[in-house]
Amino acid sequence: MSTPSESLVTDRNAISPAKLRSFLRRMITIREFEHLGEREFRNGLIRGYYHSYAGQEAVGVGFIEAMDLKRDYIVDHYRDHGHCLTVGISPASIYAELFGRRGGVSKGKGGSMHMYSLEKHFLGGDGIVGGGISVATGVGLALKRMGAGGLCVCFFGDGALDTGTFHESLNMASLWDVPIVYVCINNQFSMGTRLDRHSSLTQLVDRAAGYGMATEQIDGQDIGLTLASAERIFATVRERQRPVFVEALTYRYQGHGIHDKPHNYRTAAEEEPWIHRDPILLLSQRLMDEKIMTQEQIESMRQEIVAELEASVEEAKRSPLPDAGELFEDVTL
Ligand SMILES: Cc1ncc(C[n+]2csc(CCOP(=O)(O)OP(=O)(O)O)c2C)c(N)n1
Repeated sequence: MSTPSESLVTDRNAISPAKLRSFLRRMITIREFEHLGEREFRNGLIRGYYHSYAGQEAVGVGFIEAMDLKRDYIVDHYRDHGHCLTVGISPASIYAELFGRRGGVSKGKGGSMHMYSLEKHFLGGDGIVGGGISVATGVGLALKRMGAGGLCVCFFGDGALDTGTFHESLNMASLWDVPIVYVCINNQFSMGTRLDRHSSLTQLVDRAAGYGMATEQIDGQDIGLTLASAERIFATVRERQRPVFVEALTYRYQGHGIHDKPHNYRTAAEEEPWIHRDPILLLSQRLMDEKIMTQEQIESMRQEIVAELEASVEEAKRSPLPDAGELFEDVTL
């Protein structure tokens, strides 16, 4: 079983106080968004599944911050709420999507796993494990042919490495020099199955290296490190027009989904070192150490965010359900 990756600490860049504060705001927004979303699931407003991004915030915020979303694109997996928030999709339209309302980012027809915004260059979550990887590879190839210097970032979990499409896609990306960054968010579990029970190699970088591309394992808990890694990797991909595979080590705080009980297959003692390196805690500590924010200011920021999110929940509730007549709009039959 992996433990948090303090040994990977390498290049913690200087980041301006304003930027650090905005990272904290974004990460707390994701965490609190998920808390309220799970509450509304229990209240019956959300049907189906709920996959929380809590604990993984520094990966999405760091990587997306380093992107140039005027020319780059994201293809996501199903645990997509945190990434949607980070690209700037409003919390109200994400909640509305979760509630199946017309005001949702996918007009209420996609739900939790199928958020999509062409405007934000966010080409979707995907309920099929590994389903986005081949799409992303095609997007990366298209971006290369368009010649504007764009790249594609593809997020997926460790479980996706066991799918055929992962291997086919990485092979083609390497063969065709596709400018893509495959970001494997290794949160140690594929549903209730821990990494060493589903993967023949537990250093996931080794599984990608066979396709002749550069690979990197990074600490996914510290926003300073994820940002620095992402900036460096994106610069290399743009310059060399070659794919890179990244394994970001992190931890999924909740069960796989809302119905899952993680203590059926892991212990509180095992969770403890990860919670000790919680990404929000680490950033809060940095802000306090650098005398940028006090504990009280951080708590008041959190309360302000919760109030804003509560207002978004209410706004989403006011959005109507789609009409039955809209069922076949925006879909290919
Ligand atoms: C092709 C396919 N097989 C199986 C499933 C069922 N399934 C849903 S989530 C999941 C685990 C995925 O784990 P991982 O890729 O590590 O993502 P994480 O949940 O950790 O974010 C599985 C097996 C699926 N949705 N699609």
